Amino acid sequence: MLATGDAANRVSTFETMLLLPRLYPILDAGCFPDANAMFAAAEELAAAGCTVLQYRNKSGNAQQMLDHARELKARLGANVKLIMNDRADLCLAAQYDGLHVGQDDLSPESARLLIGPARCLGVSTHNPEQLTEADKTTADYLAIGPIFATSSKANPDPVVGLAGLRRARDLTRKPLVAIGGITRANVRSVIEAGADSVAVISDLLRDPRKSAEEFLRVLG
Ligand code: 3NM
Repeated sequence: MLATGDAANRVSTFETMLLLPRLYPILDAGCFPDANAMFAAAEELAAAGCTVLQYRNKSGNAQQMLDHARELKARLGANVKLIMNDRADLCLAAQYDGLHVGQDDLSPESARLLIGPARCLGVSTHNPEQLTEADKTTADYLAIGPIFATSSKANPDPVVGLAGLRRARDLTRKPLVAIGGITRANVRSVIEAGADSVAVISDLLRDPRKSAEEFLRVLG
C-alpha cells in the first residue's frame, strides 16, 4: 500500500507530466529588443505547438513584469500554461499556472505556502546535493543545469554535462527538466540521458516558430 505521502506525490507527478511537455521554452525579457518582440515570439511558440512557457525577467521592476505577464496570458489564452520565474507574488497577481524558483529565491516550501497546492512548482538545481534536497520538497518538477555551457545566464554554475544529468536522473522520480546550452543539435542526447523535458532560451530566439517546430520534431 502506498503511504499518504507517496500517493500525494503520484498525483502531483501525474498532473505535472500532463502540464510539462518535452519542450519548455523560457521567454527571457532581456533577450528581446522590447516587450512587443517578446509577445510576438510567444505567439509564434504557441503556433508551433508549445503548451507551456516560462516568463523570466531578471532586470524588470514589479509593475513592468506584471504588465508583461498579464499581456502574455491575454495573448496566449487558456491553451498555453504559464510559469512565472522567481516571483511568487507576480505568479499570483497574474494568475499564472505555476512558479519556478532558483536556489537564491524563496525556498520551495515557502513558495508552496504562497502559491497553494494547485499551482505547479519547479525548482532549479545545479548539483546532486541540491537535487536531493529539492526532491524532498513538494516541488512538482526539478530542473538540473547547466547541462552545457550557456551565455543566457549571469554567473552560471559549473556545467553538469550529460553524465551529471544521468546521475540526476538516478536521484529523483520527479519530472526532470534539463537546462543550459540545449539546442536542436544536442537535444536528443539530453533526452537519452534521462531528461523528461528541456528548457531552452537561446536556440528559440531566431525564428521561434521554425525552431520550436524543429525541436518538437526531434523530440517526437
Ligand atoms: N538556468 P540557454 S542555465 C536560465 O543552470 C538558466 O539552472 C540555468 O538558456 C541553470 O538555453 C540557464 O540559452 C540558461 O542556454 C538557459
